[in-house]
This record gives sequence, structure tokens and C-alpha cells, in this order.
Amino acid sequence: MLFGRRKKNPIILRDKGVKEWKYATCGYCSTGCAIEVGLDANGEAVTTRGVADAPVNRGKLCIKGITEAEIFNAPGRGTQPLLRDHPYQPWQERDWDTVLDKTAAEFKRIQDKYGRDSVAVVSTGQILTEEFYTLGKLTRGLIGTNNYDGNTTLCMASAVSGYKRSFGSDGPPGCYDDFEHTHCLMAFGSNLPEQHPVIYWRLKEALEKRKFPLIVVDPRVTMFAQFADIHLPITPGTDLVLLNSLAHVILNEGLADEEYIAAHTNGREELFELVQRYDPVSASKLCGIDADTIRNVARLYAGVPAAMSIWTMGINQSTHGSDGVCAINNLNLITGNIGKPGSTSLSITGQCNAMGTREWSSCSGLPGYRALENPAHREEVGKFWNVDPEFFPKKRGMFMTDIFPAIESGQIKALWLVATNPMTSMPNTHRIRKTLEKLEFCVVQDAYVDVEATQYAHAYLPASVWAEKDGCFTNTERRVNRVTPVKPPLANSKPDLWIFNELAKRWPQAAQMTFPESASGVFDEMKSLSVGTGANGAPRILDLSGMSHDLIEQQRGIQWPMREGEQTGSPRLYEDGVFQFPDGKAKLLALDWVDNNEKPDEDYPFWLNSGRVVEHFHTRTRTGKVGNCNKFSPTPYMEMNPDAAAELGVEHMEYVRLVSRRGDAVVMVQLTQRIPFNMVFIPFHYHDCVNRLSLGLLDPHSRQPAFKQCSVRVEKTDQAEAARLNVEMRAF
Ligand SMILES: Nc1nc2c(c(=O)[nH]1)N[C@H]1C(S)=C(S)[C@@H](COP(=O)(O)OP(=O)(O)OC[C@H]3O[C@@H](n4cnc5c(=O)[nH]c(N)nc54)[C@H](O)[C@@H]3O)O[C@H]1N2
Ligand SMILES: Nc1nc2c(c(=O)[nH]1)N[C@H]1C(S)=C(S)[C@@H](COP(=O)(O)OP(=O)(O)OC[C@H]3O[C@@H](n4cnc5c(=O)[nH]c(N)nc54)[C@H](O)[C@@H]3O)O[C@H]1N2
Ligand code: SF4
Ligand SMILES: [Mo]
Repeated sequence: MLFGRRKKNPIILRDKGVKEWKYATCGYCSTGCAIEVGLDANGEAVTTRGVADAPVNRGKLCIKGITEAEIFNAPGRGTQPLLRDHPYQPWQERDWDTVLDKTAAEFKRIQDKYGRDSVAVVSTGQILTEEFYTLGKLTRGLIGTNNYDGNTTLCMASAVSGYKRSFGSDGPPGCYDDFEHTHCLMAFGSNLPEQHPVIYWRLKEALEKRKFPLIVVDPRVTMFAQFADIHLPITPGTDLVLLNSLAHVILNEGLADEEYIAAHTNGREELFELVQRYDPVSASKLCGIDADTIRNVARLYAGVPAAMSIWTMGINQSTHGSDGVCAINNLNLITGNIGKPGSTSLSITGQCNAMGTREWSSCSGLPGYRALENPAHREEVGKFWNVDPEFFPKKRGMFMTDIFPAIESGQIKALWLVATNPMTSMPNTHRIRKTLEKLEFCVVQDAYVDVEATQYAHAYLPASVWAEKDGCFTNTERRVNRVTPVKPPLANSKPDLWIFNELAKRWPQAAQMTFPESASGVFDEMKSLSVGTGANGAPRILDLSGMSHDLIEQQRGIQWPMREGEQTGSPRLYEDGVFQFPDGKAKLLALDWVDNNEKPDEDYPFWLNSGRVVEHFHTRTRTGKVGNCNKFSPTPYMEMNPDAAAELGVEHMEYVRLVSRRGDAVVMVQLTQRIPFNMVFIPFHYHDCVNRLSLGLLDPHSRQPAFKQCSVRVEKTDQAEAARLNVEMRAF
């Protein structure tokens, strides 16, 4: 034994010469890991480590967090503001004033000519909450366009919409600590070990202490499915059928918590009537899960003292995404599984601050979960901001997925993209390219200048990134945590907050408003706006009034609500069973499934499924440049079933051409039994890849695209040509 050990080469960790550690929260996924950035004697960020006493991650980080110090000086960072008259001309470096003057002047010119809503603003889930709040004030209070949305429409919109329809308000009601208390966890369309590794580690730790059944619903045998007790390999796009059938069994077999239903919900009769059509035998024919398994899962879920559900994009990115979320909420309401330890409907959020934009950016309404449709909310915010409430629109404008078609039809003439890259992340990118080419003025505000959308821009604003800035992120479990500026912004890049504040000065009415320069000044405004009464007459749930930047850092993140005078935050919502509707009751919704996806047929015989892998984040503007992330999957590839490949004569690591009704893409084949015979799966991280093929039908409530359901065929292709193409695409 000892001899063997001695023979091994010891792992040597190079001393990076860290002189100081500074506090932040990871800027990738919504897990919200507390992280420290190590700085050397020159103040350069050289490494990171997890914060040991942080309640979320207890010292852990995943591969992206561990390598995050490399993103500051990664190739492709924007260093100077840029301007040009036409997208095909070379860029000219200009000073900030010139580029911001031009941006404001173009917005005003276009609004004067075509109307206020002809300028669109599309933002993100990845800047700081204080920045979101300021962008909202600028857009709603000064620019005055109603076509203002974020990439969260590609991501969390169905969860938001489902929470509002079931509970009367957005806001995930549970927390990671629920893993310690639950007796059954059911996960829908989430690959937690890869996409939220540290949340998964928390679940695993809970499971090691106390075994409880884990059920994973996913058409692929993901890593999560491999660790599950029961895997339900569902037919794509049919989760609603399965959920209605579970409700059928629970309500018909007397397994429901009728006392909870009577006291805290409306709509039982309508739901009961609808789910009669979803008996397990009929449902099994649609969703591909056999009737006995449906019955067993229903009895198991309803029979334990506490059960919980989590879900991510397998539910949200679907034509019935919002209905799927409501059906998960139905399941938890009829079994009395909301607001108790281990009992919850917890949407696992995507981006690091997708929660912050939902809460404070005014994208879909006004700050602090206020609605444009509510005259009292318009009045309240107008007074607080010193903006005439009549200046606000009376209902929300276009979603991101409606903004691009409106560019196509000529309604929108100018576009401001803040930290999002639609040329890679939107469905059907051929169409997006054409819309971007039609714009009279396009401005891209991104930390990286090489982001694909810049090719279509007239102006580029170089933003500082992540912990070059000061503010907060909110994570999946409503925990607000701090990002502190660990180093100065690179070159002439500027924090997004600074950019918004400077741009605001180009509107004379700004002088009558407040645009605090410091993040803590903005946070104070948010705190004031967070107090008050909700729709049901009870105190607002999104209350931050007890928090301060210092306290947040001291406690390594605080969960809202935290009201003034309280010592810390609240792990759960709806503990009292009082929901955010005027009568305080949640809604059980009767939701019929509609068969409306593009499905495999003779010409396009494979389902096209897409998603992510652990080592990459989104469109790879960051992880594509970090060697220890990119090396694991530098090449666009797809998972394919070996039996299907054998039929087509396709081999492992061969390039193939995929063709859909929208376009084509060349990818490398990875043969794996993870994937069913009639499906291929592509990580969406690569430019000119899966979204050249995707259809992206929209959910009627959330307007979120069904990225995960459409169809393709697989064709053989010239290997030398494909390899050349691949090298070209990889050359950033
Ligand atoms: N490493 C890494 N982590 C990330 C990100 C990243 O880019 N990289 N992005 C972050 C963001 S913004 C998000 S939104 C999350 C996404 O996190 P996840 O949603 O967990 O990730 P995805 O891979 O998009 O999709 C999850 C699963 O949905 C399954 N699925 C497809 N169709 C269906 C269906 O009809 N029903 C069901 N039940 N399942 C289906 C897919 O097979 C896939 O395994 O990850 C976050 N974390
Ligand atoms: N086929 C398919 N398509 C998908 C998905 C899928 O599963 N399948 N998932 C969808 C989902 S869930 C999401 S969330 C979207 C994500 O889609 P996008 O938001 O378009 O992708 P990102 O690459 O995260 O783009 C964020 C940009 O912000 C920049 N950035 C990072 N930090 C900062 C900062 O501090 N300031 C500024 N100004 N810029 C910054 C980054 O460089 C990057 O260019 O993709 C969607 N598209
Ligand atoms: S799990 Fe998410 S938040 Fe934590 S280190 Fe990884 S990417 Fe960052
Ligand atoms: Mo997302």
C-alpha cells in the first residue's frame, strides 16, 4: 500500500502568490456559491476558493467557479467604446461621451420618427441587481419604451408565469435546506449534477444522511437519472400529461390532503373533472410512462409526510411550459406540500441573477413585483421616482421573443442588447440574423467584444465583468448575496451601473430624478420600495428592508423576505398557507394538454433535444476561453444512440450534417446509450450550431421558446470539409 502511494507522482499545487482574498458570489449559475478571489502582489486575480462558512456552498465550487479568476483577462474582453455608421464598416475607437451621446441621440431620433416603442431594450439575468433596478428606471422613467424585456424569457419565464398563476406572485417558495427534511424528491427536466453541481452536492449530502426516494423525469438517461431510484424517460413535451395523471390517481384514490385543499385553494372541482380524462392507461399512451409506474409514483409522492418537486428547462422550455409549472404546483397543493420543511415547488433558476431581474429590473412591470396594469403601483413608483405615472404604459409590452419578429415587421427600429447574445442563444438564428441586419441602430453592451451580436452593432459599450463591479445577486432560494469589486475594471471598460447612470444624464428629466452612483445608494432605494402591502393585504413578500450590503456579506447571503428589525432572512414562503391572491387562496388550475410540437416524421426522424454540459456556460464568451473548461468539449457535438447510428452507418467521432426545416449544422457524433433511439442531444453552447436548426414555438402564457422539441435528420458529410469548418468556428 505504502509503496504504491510512494510511487505515485504527488499533485503539486503551484503557489499562486496570493496576498489577499476578496469576497464575491459566483457569476455563472443561480446556485449562488460564495467565492473568494485571490489577488497577487500586483492586485491581479490569480485564483478563487469557496467560502467555507457560506450557507449555500460550505467551501465547495464547481469547475466553473474554480477557474473563474481567468475570465477577467480572457481574450476578447472589450477595452474601448466603439462606433461606426454601418455594421459592415471597420470599428472606430471613441471616448465614452461620444458613444453615449450618439446612442441617446439615435434613440431619440428613432422615437421621434417612429414612436416611443420603436426602440427595444433586451437585457439579461447576469448583471447586478442594483444595475437592473437602474436600467429599469432609465427605460421606464426616461427612454419610455414599453418594448423592454430580458433573456429570462428564454429561461425562467414559464416558472414566473406559473408561480403567478398558481400562487398570485412570483417567488420560489422553498430552499436547499428542504433536502434535509423531504421524504421524496421528484425532479422534472433538470440535470442538476451538471447544471447546478453544488445544489446537487447539497442533495447528495442529505441523501447520504437519510435515504429517501429520488425520481427523475427526463427523456435522456442523464447523470441525474443514473443516480435516481426511479427514472421516467418521458416522451418530449408531455410532462403535463404525466402530471395530470398523477393528480388523477391522487384525487381518485383518496390520497389528497383534502383539509389543505379546502382551507388554502380554489378550483378543486374543475381540476378533478379535467384529470378524469388522464387516467394512467390513457396518459401512458401519450407520455410513454407505463400506467403502473404512474400509479406507483403518485402513491409514493402522496403517501410520505413531506415531498418536494424541483424543475428546470425540461419543463420551462416547452409549448406548455407555464402549464407544466402550474401542474407541478397543483401536485404540491393537492398533497399539502407547500411552505413546510421538505415540502415545496422549487424552480431551479438558471443564470446567476435571473432572480434579481425578475425582482427589480421592471422588465415585465415595475420594481419589486409591481405590475404596470395596477394603477396604484404606477402611482406609487411614479411618486418615488419623480416620474409622471401617466408616462408609464398601462400594460406590459413585448417579450424578447416578440421583439425580434417586430424588428422583422418594421415596428422596432433600434435595439439595445445588454449582456445577452441572441445570435447564438435564440431559436432559428437565420431569422435573428436577418432581423438584426434590418435595424437602423443597434447597440451592444457586453463585457466581451467578440460576442457574435456585435457583428450587427453600430455601437459597442465595453462593460466591466462580474467582480470588477459592486452589488448583489439573488440565487434560486431567494438568497441575496454580495459581489464586491475585487479589482478595478479592465482598461476603459465601465461597470454597467456607471453606463446606465451616464446614459440617463442624456435625458434632461434625469435632473429631477435620483440616479445614485454607488450600489449601496441604489440598494437603499430598493429597500424603501420593498416595504408595503401585497395584493392580499398582507405585507409584501419581496421585502429587503432588514438587509444592508454589510449584513449580507457578514451572513454570506440572506434570503428575502427580511423585514426591518429582523435578525436574518426567511427560508420559506407561504408557511401560513396565505397566498398572494386577494382571498389568500392558491389556484388549482385545470390544464388540458395540446399536442402542438413539431415531431419526428419520415423526413426528419429524430427529436432534437438541446441543453448544456457542466464545463461550459451558455454561448462560451467566458468558458470557451478558460483552458480547463474548454478542453473537455471544444467541438460542437451531439449525443446519438449507437443503434440508430449503426442503422445510418455513422461512427463515433465522425462529423455529420443535421438538417431541419430551418437550416443545417455540422457536429461531431458522440455515441452513447444515454439517449433514446429516436433522439439527438446537442449542448447549445456553440455558435452556428443547434439554434440554426431549432424551431422555438412559443408558450402562450410565458412566450418562452420550446427549445427542446423539434425534429431533424442526420446526413453523412465530407469529413475533411467538416473538420476545416470546425477549426474556423473554434478560432475565436
Ligand atoms: N454548466 C452549466 N450550468 C448551467 C448553465 C450552463 O450553461 N452551463 N446555464 C444555467 C442556466 S441559464 C439554466 S436555465 C440552467 C438549465 O439547467 P437544466 O434545465 O438542468 O439544463 P438543460 O441541459 O438545459 O436541460 C435539462 C434537461 O431537460 C431535459 N428535457 C428535454 N426535453 C424534456 C421534456 O420534454 N421533459 C422533461 N422532463 N425533460 C426534458 C433534457 O434532456 C435535459 O437533460 O442551467 C444553469 N446552469
Ligand atoms: N437551443 C437552446 N438554446 C437556448 C437554451 C437551450 O437550452 N437550448 N437555453 C436558453 C437559456 S435558458 C438561456 S438563459 C439563454 C442564454 O443566452 P444568452 O444570454 O444570450 O447567453 P450568454 O452567453 O450567457 O450571454 C450573456 C452575455 O453577457 C455577457 N456578460 C457577462 N457578464 C456581463 C456583465 O457583467 N456585463 C455585461 N454588460 N455583459 C456581461 C457575456 O459576455 C455574454 O455575451 O440561452 C437560451 N438558448
Ligand atoms: S455551482 Fe454554479 S454558482 Fe456554484 S461554482 Fe458552479 S457555476 Fe458557480
Ligand atoms: Mo437559462
